[in-house]
Amino acid sequence: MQSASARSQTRSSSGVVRHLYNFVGGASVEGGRPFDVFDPATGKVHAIAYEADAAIVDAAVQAARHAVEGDWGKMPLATRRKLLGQVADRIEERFDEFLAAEIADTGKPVDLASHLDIPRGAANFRVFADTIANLSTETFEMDTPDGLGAINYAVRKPIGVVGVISPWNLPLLLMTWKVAPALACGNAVIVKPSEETPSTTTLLGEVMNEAGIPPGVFNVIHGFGPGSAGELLTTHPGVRAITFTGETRTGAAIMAAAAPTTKALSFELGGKNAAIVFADADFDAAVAGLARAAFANTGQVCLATERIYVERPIFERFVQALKQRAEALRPGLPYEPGTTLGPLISAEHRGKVLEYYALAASEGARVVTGGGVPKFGDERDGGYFVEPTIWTGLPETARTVREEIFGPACHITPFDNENEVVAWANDSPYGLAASIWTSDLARAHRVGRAMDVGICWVNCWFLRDLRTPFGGAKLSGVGREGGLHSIGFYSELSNICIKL
Ligand code: NAD
Ligand code: 6OD
Repeated sequence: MQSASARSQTRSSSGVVRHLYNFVGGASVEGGRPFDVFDPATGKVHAIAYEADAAIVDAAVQAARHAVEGDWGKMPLATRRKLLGQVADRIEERFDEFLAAEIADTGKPVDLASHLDIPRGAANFRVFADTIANLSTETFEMDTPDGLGAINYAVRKPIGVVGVISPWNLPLLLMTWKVAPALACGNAVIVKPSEETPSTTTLLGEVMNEAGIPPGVFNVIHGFGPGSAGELLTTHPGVRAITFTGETRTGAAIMAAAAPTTKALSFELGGKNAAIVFADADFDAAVAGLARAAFANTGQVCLATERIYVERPIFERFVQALKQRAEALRPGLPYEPGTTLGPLISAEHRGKVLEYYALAASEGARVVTGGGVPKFGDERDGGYFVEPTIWTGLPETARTVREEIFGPACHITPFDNENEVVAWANDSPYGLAASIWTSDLARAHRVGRAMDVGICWVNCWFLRDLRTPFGGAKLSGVGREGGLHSIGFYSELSNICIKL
């Protein structure tokens, strides 16, 4: 394998196709089958990534193991925290490059990426560098027959080599959300970003070197899932844990692949999230909040609301107000002034979303707005845009109301009482997130607790405190991350028992 760092410097802003290499032991390496990476706003190729083969994945595992067993694993905590802080600093210093890379891969509006994706990339490193500094440990004193007693205390050690498999919807945010705590705990990581969005992860490799993170602590392998880099990572005996964000059925495949080597697993999976709007809610706040929850990032957020239940007295007014919001969205190129709606990630994903648009119509939905593809008459017609879409009139049994669509679409149902709507909201195989909109505090507590989900927001959506538990119930996940929950997953606890 040769260093390819010089060739990886080409930038797409000038129209040049970038080459995205695997990153192993602190260096870009040549090798692997090239594959195209598309700009979803135009459908044009903007980068070529190289699919890691078994030799590259194995080299990444050896480099990572060497790092954990060497300097990184033994480094004083204060030094490790300082280096993680420097990673955050470098992301901020190279903000515009991260922004351009994320936008090239996803086509998302510049306003969204600059307020959400890139700042959270830096914040994830800062938060977990702080979290690791403020830990206590459990201690138990015990009696012994000789009356002198013993004391137990638990110490945290790195698990070792951690595989991070991330999706395409919020690439930098979701990848660093797992990399930062894994590194804070002294592990080394091998990241397999989505094949659709490899750019910001590749750029982070450069930043790791600039920040002084030792070689081998952060490695990147590109490629696909089954029969490719993803499967090679999940089956490798040298990888001790897999942290994964993506579709539920992919989680099931990873669980099976990881079973023979008994890896620790943490999964953040799909959702079909409900919102409940009571008649006493602040109407304008609910409409604005749910317009964001349904359409932000073109609905490609695992926490997005695809089912809205509205108390009957305000149902028609709510439907009309949300329709106005949907119709005010402006699809367009990411840097075009006024763009508020980006494309879907790929032609394939647009095909899937449009199948749901057709299904909803065939299931008898009333299409309040949308349901099609916008026409521009320019290069945007090569992109993967769809219209934001609202339906009403479907029964709870309709597939459109039960299956995750992952696009800018929601169904609105009227309800008449609290028990009925709580039962509907919970009648889902998923249990990721919910939101409740009400001015009645007692009801907020009561209904919030009754929701079968990992997170329930009241009068807000996607308001994140990174110290809180995050994850999904039912088919939406396995385990929790966030704050101390992340530290728990990324550490091996070892109990010391001292006879006094
Ligand atoms: P995906 O499951 O198709 O892919 C995610 C990652 O897994 C990619 O890197 C992919 O290459 C890899 N992969 C696929 N098959 C694999 C296999 N057999 N072995 C190893 N790796 C494999 O998901 P996606 O389409 O990228 O993302 C959208 C999905 O992710 C939606 O279902 C969404 O709800 C979910 N998601 C959940 C959360 C959450 O926090 N719960 C967050 C974001 C996205
Ligand atoms: O905010 C986060 O930490 C997080 N994991 C968000 C997930 C969003 C899903 O698309």
